Amino acid sequence: MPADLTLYTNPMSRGRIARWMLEETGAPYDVVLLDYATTMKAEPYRSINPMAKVPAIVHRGHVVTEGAAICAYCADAFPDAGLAPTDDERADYYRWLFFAAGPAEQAITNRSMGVAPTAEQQRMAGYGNYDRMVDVLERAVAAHPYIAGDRFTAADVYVGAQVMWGLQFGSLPKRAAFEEYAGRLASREALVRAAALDDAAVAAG
Ligand SMILES: N[C@@H](CCC(=O)N[C@@H](CS)C(=O)NCC(=O)O)C(=O)O
Repeated sequence: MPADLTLYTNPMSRGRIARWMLEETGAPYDVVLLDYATTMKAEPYRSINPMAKVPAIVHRGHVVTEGAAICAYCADAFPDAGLAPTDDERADYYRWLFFAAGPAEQAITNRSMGVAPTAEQQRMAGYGNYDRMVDVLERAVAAHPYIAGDRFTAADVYVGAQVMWGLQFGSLPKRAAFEEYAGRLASREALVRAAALDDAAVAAG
């Protein structure tokens, strides 16, 4: 029987975050691999995500796009996996999930494109400036073993992916707090499985 959960992705994309999250849930899912130039830009995918970007999931007819939203949605949709926050974890869970998807992502993207807001522009830019964002993110990952407390939650999939990619591609500085946080996440079985599946898809062309 086909799973009522489908991941639309490209193995060399933010879709790797969604794959990691799906592996964390343990739920069965189907995968549709999309090519950047062709299938991602055309129907039927365009009707699923008019942004023509990956990742997207469709669960029981509901479309979820945006890597961070996919993490939060799956944590709620598959509660047995224990990845949604407790009452005590909820504040940090949402705070840093949104911080990573908003200010951190914008700061990293702008910096990689050579865009540096002036002091005046920093009041309007949600991240202020890159250095301030990095210092705040560093304090957040150093505050507890995981981003929302003492245990792993879905927010760690998204924040962790941002930190691991930042270290790998040099878009975040190699500070001890980032490396220790990334080190705690790197051995998660779901991440290892997800990476192997995506790497195999890349190798298969
Ligand atoms: N805000 C989206 C960004 C998605 C995104 O930009 N995905 C890239 C791959 S990493 C993409 O699909 N690019 C294809 C294109 O824009 O043509 C998210 O966080 O999921």
